Amino acid sequence: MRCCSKVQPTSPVTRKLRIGILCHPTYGGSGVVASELALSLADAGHDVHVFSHEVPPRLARSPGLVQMHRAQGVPYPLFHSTPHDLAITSAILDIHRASGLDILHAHYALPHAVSAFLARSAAESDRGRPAPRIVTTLHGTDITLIGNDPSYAPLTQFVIGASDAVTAVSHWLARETRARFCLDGVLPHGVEVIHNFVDTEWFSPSSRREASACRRPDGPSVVHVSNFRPVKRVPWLVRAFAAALKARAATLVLVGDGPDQLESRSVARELGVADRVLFLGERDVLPELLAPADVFALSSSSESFGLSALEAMACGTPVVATDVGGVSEVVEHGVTGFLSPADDLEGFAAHLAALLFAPESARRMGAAARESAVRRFSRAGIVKQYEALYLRVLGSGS
Ligand code: GMT
Repeated sequence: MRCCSKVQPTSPVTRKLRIGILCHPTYGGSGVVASELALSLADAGHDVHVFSHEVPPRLARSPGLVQMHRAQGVPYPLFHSTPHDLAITSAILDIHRASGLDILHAHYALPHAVSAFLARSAAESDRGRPAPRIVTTLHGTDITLIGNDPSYAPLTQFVIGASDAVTAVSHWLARETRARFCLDGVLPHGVEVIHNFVDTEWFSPSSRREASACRRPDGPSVVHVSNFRPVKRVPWLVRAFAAALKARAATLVLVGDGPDQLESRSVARELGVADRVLFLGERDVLPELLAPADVFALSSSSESFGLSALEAMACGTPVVATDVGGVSEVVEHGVTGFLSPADDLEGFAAHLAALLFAPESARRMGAAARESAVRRFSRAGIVKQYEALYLRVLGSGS
């Protein structure tokens, strides 16, 4: 069985496909990747539908011609919570019966691969149009945390095996999937790797020019973007930042919101750096916040890829990160940023200081980061890999 292989692009792609994309409507990376992919596929001439219980923020900010199906279901006294996953299945069936769908691309295994499986099964029993094929993209905690929890693991295992193709966003995540789930004999091509991508025109160093308001005049800044879940370790990052300062002036800019926001604030107060840590909340103007920063910081305990780090790199901002999961597939230590073990707070702080207070190093690594993002992770090449995969599962590609 082939595993962890790269999907080879076939070009030019000539067949127009009808593609349904299922995703979480979050600021998080899986919703971003799914939205950017939907927009790119529509740009390429495919007929693209997004199914989610809200409009994903990254889709909402674009004029792209993607059809949105906001499948919310209805609350009912017998339901503990509204089953959005069933509403999504129902919306897919409705579109498939009306105009046909070739591909269902489920982002994040739970619940989307389950919704896709139910829709495909129902479409098969319709005996009308050919049923859509399922591509499932694994993003991270759908394998390492929630999908692997005993309460869901048997279903995660089943829907991975029932997909027509499965991709992971890093080689590390593909290996983790194989280690945690028994996939022998169920996926002819194994778990294939298609890395995430970034729009290198939107995320670009030129955003720096439009963003003078995003810098404080009294020293360099480090920026972090996340949903403040415990896995992101934002309080730990505040500690590392305080250790990096050593009485020098710099600013930590925190973008996003989530469960650890209050604790992060209280750590900043406890360490006497509250006036140096800015909490900006959720923002849509990421390039304008990433490009002017001297450093991007990612302090996670686990990270399958680190899309926010890639977006910073595309803006020409070097990255200081913990060396966990697939981050080393994105950030090259000593070239596009620095990596250190997840338990090494002093090492992380030293790396922050090495870029914050040495502008020439930050500039050189930032230029290398931009070059790497453009060469390895730009939109066109990665989207072609997904198109080639769709054609293959439909039996008309290589
Ligand atoms: O898996 C998650 O925790 C959520 C997910 C998301 O929606 O943000 O993040 C994962 O997917 C991103 C996009 O592929 C990756 O860039 C993140 O590294 C990954 N997060 C984790 O592995 C913690």
